[in-house]
Amino acid sequence: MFGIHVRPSWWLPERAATEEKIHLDRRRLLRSFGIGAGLLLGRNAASLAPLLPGEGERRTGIPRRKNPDYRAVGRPLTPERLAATYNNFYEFTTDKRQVHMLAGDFRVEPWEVEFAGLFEHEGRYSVRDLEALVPPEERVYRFRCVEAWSMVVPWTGLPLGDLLRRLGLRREARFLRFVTVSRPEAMPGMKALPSYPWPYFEALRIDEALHPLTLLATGIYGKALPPQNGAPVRLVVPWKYGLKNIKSIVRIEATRKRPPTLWNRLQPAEYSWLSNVEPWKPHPRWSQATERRLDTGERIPTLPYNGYAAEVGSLYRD
Ligand SMILES: Nc1nc2c(c(=O)[nH]1)N[C@H]1C(S)=C(S)[C@@H](COP(=O)(O)O)O[C@H]1N2
Ligand SMILES: [Mo]
Repeated sequence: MFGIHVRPSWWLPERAATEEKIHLDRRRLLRSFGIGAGLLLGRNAASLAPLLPGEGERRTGIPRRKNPDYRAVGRPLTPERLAATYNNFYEFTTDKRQVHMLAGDFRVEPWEVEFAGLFEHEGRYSVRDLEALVPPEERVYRFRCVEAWSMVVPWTGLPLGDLLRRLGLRREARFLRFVTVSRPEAMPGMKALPSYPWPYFEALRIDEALHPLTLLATGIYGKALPPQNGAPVRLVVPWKYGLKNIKSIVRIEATRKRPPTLWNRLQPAEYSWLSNVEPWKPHPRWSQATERRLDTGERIPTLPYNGYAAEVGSLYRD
């Protein structure tokens, strides 16, 4: 329907911020196909050059207008390598430093996200369809895990509210439910934790889903999401704990009734349904007043709503 099968016009050379090693790996890959970087960089939507193997998934998430309203968070960007090698993605493993190795070959193309329930335009959409409906943009956000580590990363994503409106979200919708892909043969953590109610599921209130800060992310550091960060599409809600930021989404359902969420169902005393970053509310087993910066290891105070209180505080007045 909306498929765009050539390099989109917003495609740009990788940013200076690209880590040198990753950049070199990419150059080596291109050279092995006999294609110089110069040629590739010169290609645009009009040139219709055939795709390189492996290039398909790189096209998404390499957009993008850098939205200047969401850049200054008072802390430097966390190095790309850290964000890519220290991950929570229990479907692969609970060992944060191993996720990227186990997820490295995870196949994310083809991929469809099914929009179901209270939408005018229910249906299955490829990630490229979604990016054609709402142009992705880059935003720098703080990210705070409930385990009290934190980072600052540039996401590429679609403002979710704009997408919901394009898909004709119905007025009766009060919640949005999200579901992760289930592929136990490729996700060893699913079998290692058989008592978990897989697949991973999350939910937002509709006012949270429509909030301008909420993103459906397809990229990070100016590139398509790597599998360990939730490729090809994941939720980013910066004022909530990381566990709400569900990865590798295959289904989004608009509902009247409040859907359950995985961590709240597993341990309601430890993880609230809303899971907002509220540093004054300790987790039963640790304080949430401070967090550990992934880049420096320094402990710093955790800000109310992770620094987004001015934007979202009014959602939680009562
Ligand atoms: N499907 C799925 N999504 C998930 C998780 C998971 O285990 N499975 N972990 C969550 C948690 S606890 C965190 S902190 C973030 C981590 O995102 P990152 O690895 O990109 O930093 O993903 C969240 N989304
Ligand atoms: Mo987390």
